Amino acid sequence: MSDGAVSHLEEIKANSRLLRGTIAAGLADPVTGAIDEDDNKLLKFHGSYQQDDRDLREERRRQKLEPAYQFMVRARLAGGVLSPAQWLAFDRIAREWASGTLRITTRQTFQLHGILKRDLKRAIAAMNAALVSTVAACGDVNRNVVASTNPRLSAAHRQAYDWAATLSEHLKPKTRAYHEIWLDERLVAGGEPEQEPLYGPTYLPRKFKIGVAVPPLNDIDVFAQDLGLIAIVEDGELRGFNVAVGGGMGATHGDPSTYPRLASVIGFVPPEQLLRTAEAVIEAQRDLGDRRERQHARLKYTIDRIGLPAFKAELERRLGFALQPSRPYRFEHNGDRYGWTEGTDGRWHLTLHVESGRLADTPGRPLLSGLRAIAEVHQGEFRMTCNQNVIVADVPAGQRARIDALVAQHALDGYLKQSGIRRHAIACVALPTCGLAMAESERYLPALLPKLEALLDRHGLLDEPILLRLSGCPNGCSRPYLGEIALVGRAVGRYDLRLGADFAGRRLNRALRENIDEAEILRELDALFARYAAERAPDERFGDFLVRSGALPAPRHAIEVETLA
Ligand code: SRM
Ligand code: SF4
Repeated sequence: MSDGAVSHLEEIKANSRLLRGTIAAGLADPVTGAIDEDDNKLLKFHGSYQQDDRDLREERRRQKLEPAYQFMVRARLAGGVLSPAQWLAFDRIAREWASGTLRITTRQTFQLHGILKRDLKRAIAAMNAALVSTVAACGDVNRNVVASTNPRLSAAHRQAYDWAATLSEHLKPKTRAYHEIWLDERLVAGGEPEQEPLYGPTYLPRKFKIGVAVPPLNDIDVFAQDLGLIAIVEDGELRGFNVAVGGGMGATHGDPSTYPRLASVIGFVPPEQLLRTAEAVIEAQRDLGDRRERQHARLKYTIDRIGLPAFKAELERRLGFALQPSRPYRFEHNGDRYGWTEGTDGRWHLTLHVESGRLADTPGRPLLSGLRAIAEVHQGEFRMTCNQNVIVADVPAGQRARIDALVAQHALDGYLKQSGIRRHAIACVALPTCGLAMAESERYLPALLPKLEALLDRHGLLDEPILLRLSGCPNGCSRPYLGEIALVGRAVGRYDLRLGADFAGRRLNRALRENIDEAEILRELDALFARYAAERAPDERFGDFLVRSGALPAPRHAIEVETLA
């Protein structure tokens, strides 16, 4: 906190000249691989984070060298859609200027890691040359809008995706700073003063996330969004959206004033009212959100502070109309459907499993090269999912055999013979790049999964679909509070074991044990798997069983989705 009433970051934003700061000068400074600390905060609004390789920290400190500074860049890809040409551009940028790997994120876009300061501008410019921006992929603004995948399954899916893309574009910041710094657009001088009509000069108090789900699939975890939109499709027609507000996962260990919260359903809007409704939710958060304590600045805390009915009334006052009553909907699951599916237009879509979303070439598993080979022949689109997987979408029937051959050749066909838990596992990035990681996550998953599979096999549960989510800290980037089983990092090798979410993203889990090591985690799970195998009702999911059987402690907060009548 600063001496003033607002946090220091609010001052940085206010003084940034609409996100310019001194980023351009910092990039040009050859003396250090880093940029100024305040600029680093602004850089996020441009889609990039300064990081350092934490594996090398100690050794470099001993050698009296500055940390191994490097930059992460996140693309803004609404709905996770990109063309084969764009895929090839990212593949090239990753190999030329980044760590040689691509990472599909839990918000269905690409992240590249390990870019040096001297290469940052050309890497971002190369993405833009492929018509993909990184603007507002991070920062206190509306981020990448996510959408249920496979929009081509029906015309209504397609419309829902189109709305996600429209929202993403409409809610982008208007400053030209991005174009000046990364694309060499001339400084705006002498003309009309620049404006941020929606955000104002200090943008939002905190990050803001929107997602569009098309039931029965909740693959985006719509209730984890600040603004979740549930497409209502009746008789094959998109009628509008149920509006859910105040979702968010982030929490801090030992601070009960922070917590994960599921978005509350407050009404329904027809398509023509959607943009204005999204704007009004953002405006309300802009004006009412906590700008003193960033810990409490997300929309979920604004809503809990003033109360859900009062927030809805505030929203309707700004809109000048009342939301309609929410309409019935039903979610079945929040995982991905692997393998081939056929759309209503006769085109085909192949969902491939990518462990932790990491596309790399490792011995016997040339995943990056495999997707490149597919991109070289594929004529449709790629769609990334919020479960960190990829869909080779829009394939004509005659092209399927060729894609299948490339999939088999590059060991991308793992999904055909995987256990249920492996198919439903997500892990956040964590070490070595994430500055907030307390424990391993992505790098731990490959070691943990065989141990869990051995236990499940022993109890005859190997094919049972179970949602597993790993996070290296309580910020919750893998949405761990929605895992039937979740590990949330506390320290190296130690995690909170959380259990009991449902299979469709409508109920949060709760901690069974805190700060335990792997041996204890496996012991706890072994006992619970044994009970599940012996006592479950037909078709009962693991999370539901744990709740019904009373195996879990009472929750400390509301854990089910609330609907305002
Ligand atoms: Fe996240 C911060 C990675 C999805 C909640 N997240 C970070 C940072 C940038 C660490 C930092 O601030 O220094 C991580 C960079 C790690 C690295 O080395 O790349 C990071 N978050 C990720 C990604 C890459 C995880 C992944 O493995 O895929 C996801 C990128 C999404 C994207 O493409 O935009 C990612 N982060 C999420 C999600 C999931 C979602 O949105 O569906 C959440 C939970 C939902 C939510 O926002 O509440 C999430 N990330 C956070 C938080 C906690 C925010 C809070 O309200 O407390 C932080 C920390 C912060 O903002 O201070 C954070
Ligand atoms: Fe980093 Fe924590 Fe997010 Fe994992 S959950 S990527 S450790 S901030």
